[in-house]
Amino acid sequence: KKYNVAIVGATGAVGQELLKVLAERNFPLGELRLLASPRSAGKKMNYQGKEYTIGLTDEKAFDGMDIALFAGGSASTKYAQSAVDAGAVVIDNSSAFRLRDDVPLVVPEVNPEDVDWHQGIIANPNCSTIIMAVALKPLHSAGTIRRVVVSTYQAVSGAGKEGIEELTEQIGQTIRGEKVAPSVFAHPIAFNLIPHIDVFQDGDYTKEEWKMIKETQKIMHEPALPITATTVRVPVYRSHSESINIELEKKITAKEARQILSEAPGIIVCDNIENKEYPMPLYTSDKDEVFVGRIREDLSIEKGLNIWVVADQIRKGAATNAIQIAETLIERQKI
Ligand code: 11C
Repeated sequence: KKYNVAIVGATGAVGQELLKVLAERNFPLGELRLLASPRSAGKKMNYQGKEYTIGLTDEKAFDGMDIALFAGGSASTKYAQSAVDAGAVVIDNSSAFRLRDDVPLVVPEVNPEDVDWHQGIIANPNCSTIIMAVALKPLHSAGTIRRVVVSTYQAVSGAGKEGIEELTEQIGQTIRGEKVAPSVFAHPIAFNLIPHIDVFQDGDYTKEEWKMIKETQKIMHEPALPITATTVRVPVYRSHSESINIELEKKITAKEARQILSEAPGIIVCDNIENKEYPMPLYTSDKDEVFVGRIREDLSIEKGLNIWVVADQIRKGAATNAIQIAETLIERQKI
């Protein structure tokens, strides 16, 4: 069987990656419909040797579609229900529906069974959340996690193509001694770190930090799991990195953790300090796996681990995870 797929936001960073991943994974694609806002509608795009005209996202755009992949942004709130009404299953990369009780929030390596109770919309988690959840799950299964402390180092492409352009422009301007005028980010990002992603909310945490807490609790079915996060934008083009400290109920040695993680789905352990091997964003980009290294026991407590996790946030953190959700729906015959 083949599935008709609409991509909403086809021209953006995540939309483009969705197209790449669909092709690479040999998704059983029937009709492909590329949709965007009025700014891009009407433009032509080549894909797999065929020319497509970008359609306008509106209430009528979803007729005949089996799956609607929303790349993110305000289109989700406006049109996800229209897609459901037209009979499509929506896989949504925005934050609009993630914490709703009637919407599963899914990372296929962690909670594939949650696709079973969808009512038309399945949410794709935030990028840094997905990356962390993939790494936490096998350790939680083996030793029951008691508390998580995470600090992120997030690439500028998390803020879309404009984030990439701003970093490039500011690097040039700074080297030439010119004045830098931040627009996407609150401060200069070239040669800087900004401990502020998205808006400030309760307790002076940012929305990105709350996403890492609340979404992880939902995905792992652990609504009370203590998690604390500090999220930081760094001048890296692509791939988010995370330093994660984990307190466990049962002791897991570093050696055991290495073994557990290397057997877990979607993870590549890259941890050989003698050869200076550890995950780094330059080398994880364009890959679908979550890379884990610097696996150590936390010597300040009895049962704890430190890990360093890096993954391409546009791939596993967005597009790849969305396509994996579609594949899970098909495998579990929920579409
Ligand atoms: C960033 N994590 O790096 C954000 C981007 O909720 O899907 C993704 C926002 C989201 O800026």
